[in-house]
Amino acid sequence: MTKNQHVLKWVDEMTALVKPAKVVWIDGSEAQLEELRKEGTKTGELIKLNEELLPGCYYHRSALNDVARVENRTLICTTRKEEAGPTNNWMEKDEAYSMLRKIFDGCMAGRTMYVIPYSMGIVGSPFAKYGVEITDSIYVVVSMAIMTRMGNEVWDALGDSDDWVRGLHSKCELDEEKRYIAHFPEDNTIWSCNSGYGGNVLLGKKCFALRIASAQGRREGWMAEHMLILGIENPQGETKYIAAAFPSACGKTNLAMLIPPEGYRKAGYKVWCVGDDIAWLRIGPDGRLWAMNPENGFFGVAPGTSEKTNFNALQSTKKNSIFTNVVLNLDNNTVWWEGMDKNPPENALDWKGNPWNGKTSTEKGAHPNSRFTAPAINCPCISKEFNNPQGVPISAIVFGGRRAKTAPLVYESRNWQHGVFVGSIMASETTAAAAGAVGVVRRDPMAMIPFCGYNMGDYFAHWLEMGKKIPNPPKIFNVNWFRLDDEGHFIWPGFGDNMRVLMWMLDRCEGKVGADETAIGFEPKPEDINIEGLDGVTIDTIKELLSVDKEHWKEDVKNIKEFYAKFDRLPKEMEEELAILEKNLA
Ligand code: GTP
Ligand code: SPV
Ligand code: MN
Repeated sequence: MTKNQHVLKWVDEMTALVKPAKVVWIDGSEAQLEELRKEGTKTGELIKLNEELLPGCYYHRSALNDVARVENRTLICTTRKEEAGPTNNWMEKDEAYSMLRKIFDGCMAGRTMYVIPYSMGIVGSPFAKYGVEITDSIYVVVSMAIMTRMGNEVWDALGDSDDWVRGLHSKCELDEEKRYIAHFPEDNTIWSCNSGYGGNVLLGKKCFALRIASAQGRREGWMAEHMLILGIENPQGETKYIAAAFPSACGKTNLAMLIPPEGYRKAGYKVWCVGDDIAWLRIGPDGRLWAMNPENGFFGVAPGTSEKTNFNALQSTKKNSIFTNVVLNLDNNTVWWEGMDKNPPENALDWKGNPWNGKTSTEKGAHPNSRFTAPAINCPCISKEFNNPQGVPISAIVFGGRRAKTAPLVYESRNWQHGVFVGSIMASETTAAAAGAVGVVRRDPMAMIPFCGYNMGDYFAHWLEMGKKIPNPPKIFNVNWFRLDDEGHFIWPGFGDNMRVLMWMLDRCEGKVGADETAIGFEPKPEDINIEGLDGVTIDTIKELLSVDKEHWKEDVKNIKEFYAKFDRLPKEMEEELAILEKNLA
């Protein structure tokens, strides 16, 4: 398949370690993939769904104890602890290798080992990065075929180069006590064992495209971020692009492919999706920040995805997709999840594989972090720039999270440095995307707490450095779609109506509209948020959504101080901005 000596030597070493019965090189051909899907249905890893209703689609169930990322077992392994920093789980590199070697030793006995060459980004483009993943999971092979560009063309593009990421994955025994997702940024290496859940095992995604790539970006002068990328086309046919970072299960996929409210649609506005989870950002020759989506598919949250909330995501899953841990409808061999529609199947299996009746069962049928893996080309609003290796120029960067109170619907930072501060103080309620408690507020700078592959103090410094090098930087905003009223209901309708807030941002970028300066930054004048055609939302609703409660913010400042106190390498600019915020609140 390849003559690359680095690859061949590494595959030999890994084979000697995991001792498989057989080695299969994945070539990316449809014939080979189809054979694997067939085999997966024999082993039970995959269930073929109704070919007429969901052509080319499969159902997959992960182990009961293996349904989300495991942050406490995710390691950044470097020579020195300071390189991993205060917000990562660190292990000394050699110690980690020797601990993991014992787990991997012989783990593929009797199994087939697959070798997957894949590309993050357009194969052959100067901004693409290549990886090889070794795995014993057919689910991983067929999912990587959706999520990345994979196959023999990667070998051709890689040539003799040693610049590629080495990924070793084994399900081993799916033993929780021996589950580790270990990253070696100094060696461009990822070792993942005892899990079969997407975020832990599709190594191109969070492991490579964020944790390893963030460290590469710092060394090479670019940024790997947990961001969606969308384009808004105006009636004149001009498209402006926005990149937005929200924590896991906080609305990236939804925003990335939103359907504009009727008024905008009728006026001729269109929204285009470039990416829904990860952006690689570089400074372009025109002095702007450019973003590309290194992925080739969506690994989206299923519950809550419906024709009403996210038509485009639902459409994306109608063919050649894989569903994990959702409800299996036995009547017609299709899938269902909470929030899909009001007609749950009555003759079904729940995500655990137990009989389930949507009318009478009291437990949820789909796991809250059940997901679909869908090819990006299925998305009705996929951008025509999706396959452009240069990516798209970014007008605005948006940070956001789930906050019941504190954060207003939207505010704008005063400048890049203040924007980096705004990103650094992001906080959000935890979700089912990671194992552990749900609904607990935690600080999640730039939505990268689980994904930064190096010291987060250095990460802030890298953001500040990048700002100095971008002649025409995007404006930086913060949003919160999740403000609650006193009865615990969302105040803002969200979803497609979020476009109203994006339009204010673009108007700001073009200098078309003013703003009010507040203690935290610039806020819209309430009348500048377009609420035409919005039921039940008045200018008073907008005022409430924009209100900044100084007491809540003073509490937040205390919490930020405690958070910052953990940092060994916090840039002084962050302290300065915190002092300004505190002064403004006094
Ligand atoms: P990851 O794939 O984990 O990174 O998640 P994500 O950030 O892409 O989140 P996603 O778009 O899948 O949304 C997660 C959940 O938030 C779903 O249940 C959505 O229905 C819900 N959600 C998304 N946008 C909004 C919104 O504007 N308002 C409200 N109230 N809920 C939203
Ligand atoms: C997230 O949790 O941010 C996801 C899903 O996008 S996973 O790939 O599991 O990380
Ligand atoms: Mn994500």
